[in-house]
Amino acid sequence: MAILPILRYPDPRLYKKAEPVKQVDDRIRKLVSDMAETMYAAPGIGLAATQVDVHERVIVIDVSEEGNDLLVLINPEIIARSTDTQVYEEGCLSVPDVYDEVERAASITVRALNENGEPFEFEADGLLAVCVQHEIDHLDGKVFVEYLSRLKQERIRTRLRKREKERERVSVR
Ligand code: K1U
Ligand code: ZN
Repeated sequence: MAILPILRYPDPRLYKKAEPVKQVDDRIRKLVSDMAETMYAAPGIGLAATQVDVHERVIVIDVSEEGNDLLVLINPEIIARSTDTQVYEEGCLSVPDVYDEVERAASITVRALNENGEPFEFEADGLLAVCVQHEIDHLDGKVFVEYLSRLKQERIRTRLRKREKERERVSVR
């Protein structure tokens, strides 16, 4: 297992659309294992392969209190969504220290492959529905801040670029 570096907004690689996984093999299982370790170490409740600069449709999620209920979604699709919505204050491991409200479908039905390449479906609401929609957005090259106003996005980009420059300055000293 390995902890992988997480891309930070506004890195242009976060805007790439991920390709479907052609075959669920040991390479994909190793990616899943590394992504799970990276998510738990961060710590976070979800991670999309895009965030670790792998542009294939793989997601890991664990919204359990104890952090012991890993959900692996390969080639996930939302096959139904409710018209009613919920607003949740989201965070993102690629946008450190930024939390803001996003409105999304309150409940969804998801189809995906598991780590053995077997198809399965489930319904999600609450935090799980928020997290699945947030992670699928990553696979489509979308970061949650894009739901915020242009002014907020500009402020976040400026703050994170400044912080990145400071990190680079400190690391070369
Ligand atoms: O995709 C990501 O960047 C992960 C993100 C998932 C997410 C959180 C909240 C709403 C929607 C999607 C995170 O995990 S941010 C960190 C976080 O929420 C958290 C961290 C530690 C404990 C509990 C939550
Ligand atoms: Zn995120």
